[in-house]
Amino acid sequence: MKEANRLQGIVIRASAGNYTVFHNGREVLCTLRGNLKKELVMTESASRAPRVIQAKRKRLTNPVAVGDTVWFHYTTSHQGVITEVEPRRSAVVRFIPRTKEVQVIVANIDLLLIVFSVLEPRLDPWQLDRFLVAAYANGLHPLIVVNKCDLPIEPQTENHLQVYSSAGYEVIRVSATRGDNIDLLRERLRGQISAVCGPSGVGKSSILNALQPGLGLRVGQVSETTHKGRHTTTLAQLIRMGEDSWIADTPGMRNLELWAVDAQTVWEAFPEIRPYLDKCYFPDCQHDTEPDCAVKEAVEEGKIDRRRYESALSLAKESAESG
Ligand SMILES: Nc1nc2c(ncn2[C@@H]2O[C@H](COP(=O)(O)OP(=O)(O)O)[C@@H](O)[C@H]2O)c(=O)[nH]1
Ligand SMILES: [Mg+2]
Ligand SMILES: [Zn+2]
Repeated sequence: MKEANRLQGIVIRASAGNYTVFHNGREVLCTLRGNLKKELVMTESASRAPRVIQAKRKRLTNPVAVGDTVWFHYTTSHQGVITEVEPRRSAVVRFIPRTKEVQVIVANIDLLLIVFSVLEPRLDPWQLDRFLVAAYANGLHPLIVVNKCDLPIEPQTENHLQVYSSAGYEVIRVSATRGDNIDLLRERLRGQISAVCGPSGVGKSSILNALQPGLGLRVGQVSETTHKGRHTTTLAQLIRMGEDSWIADTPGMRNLELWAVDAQTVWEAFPEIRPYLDKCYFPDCQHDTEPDCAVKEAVEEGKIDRRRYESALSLAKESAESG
């Protein structure tokens, strides 16, 4: 049954049964219609859920998450009730060991900004690969943002960046403090919901401040953990960037976890390795010690960067052990 005055909006904050829905330039404080919760949990395990959820069939704690497109209607001039949730395009989830539940941190992210800096701290390609695999496993399009390009780039780092570009990744070099390429980045984010991740100190907050002057995020703050000591457990919120861009501020997502990612998914996550995966002699080749491995041959021929191969092998082994 469709309600007459229903409107569509996007959930920008969520806490303890209260949802802030953004609609037509306004924030509407909403609750969930009574039995919506049960219905949603069932839909989630049925079809649109990312493979990580399907694989383990964990229970979802939050049926409506930040980033969801919802239908609601007003109950007062500034309050409303959510009656329906649109299917998700993507979901970043985390597993809560204690309750064995899966929590959606943020839904419908189009773009994952993976921020590193050339120096202070120096770009760590192994850590970057880990983020890229997590992005792939969560169904997010990665955008590698290399910050602090006002500082000198070492040849080794330059080489790493070339490898990522050749592999097909989108790489944008910026300087938050000097402003290099900030307009380009802002343009790239237009019309999308983006999330930001990356190690601490690389300039994530600085980049967001540069993108949106007046945002006033604190720079040089290491502690980005969940807002302890407050009653609200803020998993995430969407920050509006201009007309139709949203940035997800997700304290719990600074280090994406690789739980429930299987070895095959790890290998597939490497775009330059993907074409060789079904060309090995053994169908179940682990691309390690097996003979006639198309992946290793491509490495020997210089078609796949050796460090990237070693990175994939090590992450695949790690996931095989944890899975
Ligand atoms: N040289 C340089 N330093 C930067 C740049 N962006 C940020 N920083 C500095 O890097 C440090 C960490 O920045 P912050 O934005 O807090 O990083 P976050 O931990 O990733 O949020 C601060 O001292 C910033 O002033 C940049 O483009 N160039
Ligand atoms: Mg910060
Ligand atoms: Zn192989």
